[in-house]
Amino acid sequence: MRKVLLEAFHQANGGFVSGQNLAEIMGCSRTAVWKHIEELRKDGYEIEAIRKKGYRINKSPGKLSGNSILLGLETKMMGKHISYHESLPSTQKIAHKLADSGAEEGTLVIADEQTEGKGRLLRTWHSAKTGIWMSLVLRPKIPMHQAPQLTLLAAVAIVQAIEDTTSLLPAIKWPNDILINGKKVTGILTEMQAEADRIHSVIIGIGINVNQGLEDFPDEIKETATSLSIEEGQPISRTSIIQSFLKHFEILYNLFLKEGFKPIKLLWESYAVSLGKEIKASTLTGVLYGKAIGITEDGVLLLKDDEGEIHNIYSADIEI
Ligand code: BT5
Repeated sequence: MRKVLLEAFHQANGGFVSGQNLAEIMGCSRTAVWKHIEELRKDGYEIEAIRKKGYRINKSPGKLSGNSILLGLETKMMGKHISYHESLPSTQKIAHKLADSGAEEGTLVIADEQTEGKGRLLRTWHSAKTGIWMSLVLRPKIPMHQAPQLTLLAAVAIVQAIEDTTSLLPAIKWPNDILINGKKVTGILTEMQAEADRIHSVIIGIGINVNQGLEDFPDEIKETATSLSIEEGQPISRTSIIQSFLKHFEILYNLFLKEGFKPIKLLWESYAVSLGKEIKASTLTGVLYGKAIGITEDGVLLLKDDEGEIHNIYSADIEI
């Protein structure tokens, strides 16, 4: 019912919707409409009510909620089902469970706080309140080796969302970091459920530091991490970033499914910081030094060492 109500406000484009109209759309009495409006107010919506004109939403809550994301969301599929939680060990776990039980593509799990947020290789991801911690369920019909390309695709969508909502200029460090002024603001963790060569689902986990202050980061990442609000000098709406991310992600994802990785690669390269630079790549089998000369059509990083030998890097931590 709430969804219908919020959709009606969305259709009105910030204008008034009469109580009578809402009652018709929702198929209930005007008193019932008023009760639903009161519920939205409790959730932090500022709703103006004027006699003979009806209701208008003046402000969506700064607090995260599935409803505030749905209101104004411009996608067909991404984020249309939202599972929101105040606190979770990790959004990845819930997303995997939902994927197992047949959740639709585009289902989004979000938590205000994670108590066991994880990075790659079981590393810790610090997920205090005021950041964005989310996992997106995808069901792409692609061969398994293409799944890591979705990490790069997600990185492009996040950069575009940050550019849309702030004046900042983020850059991507292969494969899964987004940096602002050289510090990490976002990490991406792509996990897959597959059998033989068939992908059941891909879960894209995204952590974005949004409104944390420096004091919110533990000592071990104080030098290397930053948040959007630290860099911008003012609080940033998490809802706007999520909505913008989902919009960009959907466009890029559809392009990817239709035309492959090539168009995404071009965009990715335009935001990459590591290309053309001397880097250190720590892989599971050892450390390599050399110049990052590009990425392949598959999204694999190419490193040229001092002897001129070119190495394909599938997974690593990169230091520039
Ligand atoms: C990542 O791993 O960067 C992937 C992070 C993915 C987090 C999301 S949040 C939603 C979803 N649910 C989860 O449980 N996870 C995903 P990696 O490249 O391995 O980087 C991890 C390293 O980044 C850590 O070892 C720290 O050095 C650093 N780090 C941890 N928390 C950070 C933070 N909040 N901001 C910046 N750096 C951080």
